[in-house]
Amino acid sequence: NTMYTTVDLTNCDREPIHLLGRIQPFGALVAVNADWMVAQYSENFDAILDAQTTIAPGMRIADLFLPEAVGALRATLGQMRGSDSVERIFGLILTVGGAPFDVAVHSTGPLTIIEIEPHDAAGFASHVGTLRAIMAELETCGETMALCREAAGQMKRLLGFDRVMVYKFHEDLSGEVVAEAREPHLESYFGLRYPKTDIPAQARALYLRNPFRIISDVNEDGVPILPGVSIEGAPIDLSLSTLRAVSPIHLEYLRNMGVEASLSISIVVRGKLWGLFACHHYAPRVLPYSLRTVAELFSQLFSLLLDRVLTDTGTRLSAKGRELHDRLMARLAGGVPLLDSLPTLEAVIGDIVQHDGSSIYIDGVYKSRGCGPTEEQFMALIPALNSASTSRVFASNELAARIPAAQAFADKVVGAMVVPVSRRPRDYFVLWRRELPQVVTWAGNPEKPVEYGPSGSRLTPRKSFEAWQQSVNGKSAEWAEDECQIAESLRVTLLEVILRLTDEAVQDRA
Ligand code: BLA
Repeated sequence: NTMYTTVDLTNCDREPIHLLGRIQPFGALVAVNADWMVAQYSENFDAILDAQTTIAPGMRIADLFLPEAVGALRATLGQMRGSDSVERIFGLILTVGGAPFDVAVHSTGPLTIIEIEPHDAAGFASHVGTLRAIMAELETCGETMALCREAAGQMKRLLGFDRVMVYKFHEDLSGEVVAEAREPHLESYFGLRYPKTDIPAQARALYLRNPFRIISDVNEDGVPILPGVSIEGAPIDLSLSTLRAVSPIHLEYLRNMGVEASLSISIVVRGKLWGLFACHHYAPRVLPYSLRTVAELFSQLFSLLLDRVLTDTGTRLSAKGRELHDRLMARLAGGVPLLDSLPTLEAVIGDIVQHDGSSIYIDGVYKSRGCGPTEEQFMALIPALNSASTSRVFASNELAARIPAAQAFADKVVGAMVVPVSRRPRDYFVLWRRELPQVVTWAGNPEKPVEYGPSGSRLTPRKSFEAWQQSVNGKSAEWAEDECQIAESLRVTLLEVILRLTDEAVQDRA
């Protein structure tokens, strides 16, 4: 397979996973041109359609399908507005006396791609029916992780996969299993971290466009599309195909994990790939298109609920910020110079943002409480702090990585949230945090996501997913996004206080 000679970890991101020219065998594909003549089709087309006809390039689609079926396909295509939409028709009879099919239709460039798979008579209505009950349960979850846990459980019940995980992307695009529902005999993946290379960039981009994929059997190579390239020489773009066969590297990865079928659905919050539902099954598994559609709908509803929970958290925070503002203004209104207000400041913000010390530096005077640096050590930071491009809050859980002078007091504190409280000269209020040695448990060594085969050049994803512990030193606990927001509103309040004090001073003089 030439794939392996052209793909390595550095160009993993460039494997054209939408142009592999193969589909999975549980359905069949035909691509027609603007005149509804066959341009390309999957090798298994005749076998899946099970009709008298034999498909061939250039054939009119009307010679394959019943006029009613062609009419339905044309009507569906006519309704499609967004170029990225994939329309579905369930239970369509395509040939005289033939079985009903579930059909997906979408356009790519000049081609219309029609994908067919056997219809599941049992189910659409009953699947949709279960959604209401599921949503009622999810609605009661007011907190992100509770919502994820509940959703994993519900998804497992809906689909019957052996394991359903909610996989959340971190800022660095590594991922973590933040919720899991699994068969009792399986080991848990909860809390495990996976490096960003496990899901390369083009795959993440594609999952934003096309939120759903199923891999029904990891031991299937897939069915080729004929001819491999169009008459104009272009490979067929399967980005939005529901049957697309996936990257052989990824199939190998899943086999290494012991998984035989997988399904994943994107969790998209405000246009961003927040995470995935990742489902594993330990035997091959085909899900009817109707059930896949319900699962997709479920995840869209979940994404909306998640967005709402995240927004509520944001609203609660701004309320806290306002409260902080009012309390500070009340306490500082007494005319106490800001420099002498460190205990007040610390008492007010200390309720909300955990810290091990605080310092204030105003008009060249430095005061510190708790385990912050000495005046001399702090002064050494000033040039770097003053060079910051904005006067907004600056937070780091490893200050010395940004400002080497901070190394001098790394035995005391390593993390800092720096709140600039005036512009020129810059004055600062700082919260400090001690080192917090941490252990991150990766599923396998994150520095070795691939292994080389005997020939040296053949690259394979890692075979071991054994828990691999990485200890992280020299860092404090992370400053959470919420905490930075609180500090930012504190900054605005302090600016206001300082301006007022300056005003009063000017009036006193007048
Ligand atoms: C795709 N990798 C994926 C997908 C997942 C993961 C969920 C989406 C496809 C799917 O539905 O299975 C990774 N799966 C995980 C992780 C867990 C899981 C982290 O269940 C955790 C529990 N993969 C590698 C390396 C490469 C690689 C080294 O490890 C490249 C050299 C590639 N992964 C890779 C590619 C895809 C992928 C190319 C896209 C597959 C496709 O959609 O065609």
